[in-house]
Amino acid sequence: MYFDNIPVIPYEGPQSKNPLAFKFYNPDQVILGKTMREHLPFAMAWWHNLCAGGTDMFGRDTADKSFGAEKGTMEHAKAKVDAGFEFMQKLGIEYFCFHDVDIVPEADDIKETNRRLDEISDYILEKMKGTNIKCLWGTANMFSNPRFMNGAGSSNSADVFCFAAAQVKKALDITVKLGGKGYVFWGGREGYETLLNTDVKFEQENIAKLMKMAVAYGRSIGFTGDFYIEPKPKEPMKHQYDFDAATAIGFLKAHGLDKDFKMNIEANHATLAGHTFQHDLRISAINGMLGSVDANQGDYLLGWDTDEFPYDIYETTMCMYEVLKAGGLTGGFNFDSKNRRPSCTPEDMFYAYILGMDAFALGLIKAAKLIEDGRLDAFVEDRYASYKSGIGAKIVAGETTLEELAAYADEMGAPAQPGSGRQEYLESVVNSVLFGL
Ligand code: XUL
Ligand code: CO
Repeated sequence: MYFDNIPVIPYEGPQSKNPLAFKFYNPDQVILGKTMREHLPFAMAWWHNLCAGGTDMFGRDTADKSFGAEKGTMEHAKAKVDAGFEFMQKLGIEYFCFHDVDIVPEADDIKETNRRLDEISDYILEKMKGTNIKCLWGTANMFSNPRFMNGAGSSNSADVFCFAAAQVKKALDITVKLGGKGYVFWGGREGYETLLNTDVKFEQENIAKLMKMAVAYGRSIGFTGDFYIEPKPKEPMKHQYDFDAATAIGFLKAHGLDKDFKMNIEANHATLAGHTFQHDLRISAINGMLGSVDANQGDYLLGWDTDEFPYDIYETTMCMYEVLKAGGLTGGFNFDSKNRRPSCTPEDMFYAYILGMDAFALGLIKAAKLIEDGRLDAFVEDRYASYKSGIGAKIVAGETTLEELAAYADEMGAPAQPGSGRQEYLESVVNSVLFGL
């Protein structure tokens, strides 16, 4: 036991002042025909929760994540598994996500790293037995090791490309072994610092080749889940190729990868791209590619990926609004979030997840209310009413020509007004659903 003083976290309702209780996440509560547990497949991110201790550019760890073992050893890797499972069970979290090097210390030789991965995945598999804990997705860290300084699939070096391929292959093996629902490609260092030394076309084609080989290999070993691209516009590279959902979807379609891939949308990545979280969810959804979510929040005053635990109910409501409208996720809600550096105790790890899970549960409740309220839907429906009959219906059906439309316009002389967008009215509808009685 690593969290002896922490009980199983109960649901106590909105009035509760118990810091170690859920105020909104009530797993068995039914919303729009499904339980909260089904709507919200939450996942623990191995890297932030079990590995990161708060080190930043200006200072070392503030939180002790040794879990009683010496860091860099397999004993430590196993202690993290034990601590992680205790953590997830106490919170009722049913999924985890991992990078290869989150679960074992990377060795100098890839053969030894892979042996360690076999050993730890046996250990995790054993631990999963008798629990309802499952793997949401796995991925390969192809950005920390110095060999990946120029990228992985986009590296100028064919030897480095081979290392990336080897890591993807092994990470897929482990993901499949653990029954993972998905496999993620976050662009890492797939991008560039300057065009003076970069062949963008060549690099992008190579990334597509790596992804195609990953799909072929994954399917050959029985992986039936989704591959995901997790878009991000910048950081660590100045230009990341998977800038946002629209860019990543265009890339997948251009390379014939769109049937195997969906999007893993991270809130803070969307806002770094100059979009709202909701925008990138919508773009993914309308393309049939809303797969999974990396649940976190950025800071509008800071221009980098702060990975904060989500607390903004407006944002989580709009996220859940998109997710409900899309019929749910094939993946889940992975807390790619970290405690602020001064929140450095084991209790803070729990407070953070309680905050995030409650924020999404409340977002779900409010999004369902917005849908049941119906005013937004009715407004949007009415806004496009001119396409329901007459010339509008002909446009939608693709049964007209530019000549016919020009003749129609000639006849009108001056066009009718398109109608008010009523933005402020609609914003007040949202506020009344969020905060009204
Ligand atoms: C980095 C990030 C990654 C991915 C997985 O910004 O979000 O942790 O989620 O590689
Ligand atoms: Co992420």
